[in-house]
Amino acid sequence: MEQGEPGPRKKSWRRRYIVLGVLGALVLIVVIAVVVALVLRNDTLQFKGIFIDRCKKFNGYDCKKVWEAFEQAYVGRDPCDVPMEAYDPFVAATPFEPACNRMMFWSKTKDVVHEFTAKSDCFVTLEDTVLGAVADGLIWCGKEGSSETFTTDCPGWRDCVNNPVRSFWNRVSAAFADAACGNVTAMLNGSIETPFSSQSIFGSIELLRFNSTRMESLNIVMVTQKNPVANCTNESLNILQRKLDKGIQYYCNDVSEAQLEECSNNSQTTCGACW
Ligand code: 2NF
Repeated sequence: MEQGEPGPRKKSWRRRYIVLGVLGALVLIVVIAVVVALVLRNDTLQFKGIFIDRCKKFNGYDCKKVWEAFEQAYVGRDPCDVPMEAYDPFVAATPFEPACNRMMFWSKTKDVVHEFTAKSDCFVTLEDTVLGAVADGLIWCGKEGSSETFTTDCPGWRDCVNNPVRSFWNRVSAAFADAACGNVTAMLNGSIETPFSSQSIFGSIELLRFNSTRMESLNIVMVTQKNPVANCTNESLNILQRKLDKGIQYYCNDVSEAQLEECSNNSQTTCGACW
């Protein structure tokens, strides 16, 4: 044997290193795959847990059925191809008794309206019913070929129209508006130039579904700050009135945030008639 040529011992060691290296890489791939699968599964379990816990706060619903009706809308689907009708089974699984004369709609006033309704039991928003409560503030979507619920990398509000979150709110807002009865209130934002927008869910879905056979009046509460940008004379409200079912009375009140706060403090005794 010539000097420098690897002997049979050296060769077998090299082979062993290669085999060990390949095995190591395989183990690593398997570990990564298991971790990814667990993380995804955890995403589904966590989301489902929040959903079911929120559902259980309401009496009379089979929350497992409600969850199944909800997830069938988007699971395994292209997250840009979930129309609002996909949530019809969810709406059918969550019937609710409308609180006539106490229903509260809103647009561009999410924080102020919920601060107000949280302090008093006088008004009921969509988010106070099982329909809206289960998913309020959450983001979710599915993926083709997967049975999981994802909570990251979901299409945003503007990425595509038929995304699971936007279609959900369109559908449940329609259901809430379909049930609107008696004297109905809607809080709009007097700090922006056009408090009423025909493109908003309030303007494009809820308002159009208000029906004079069930509803007597629509009472707009224009929430104003110290130097309001808009009030009840705002032009956008003319468009609102034109779109409102003719048999429904229209009223509008400018209400300052300070007045609103006072109303919620006094609401235990005087429900409603504060503006
Ligand atoms: O998250 C909710 N609870 C929710 C979402 C959408 C609609 C509730 N709603 C129902 C409520 F019952 C109200 O009566 O519809 C009415 C409010 O909808 P709106 O479109 O008239 O009012 P906005 O303040 O313009 O939007 C409501 C919410 O939708 C989301 C955001 O969470 C906002 O608070 N949203 C709207 N536009 C965008 C956007 N461009 C958006 N999120 C991300 N990007």
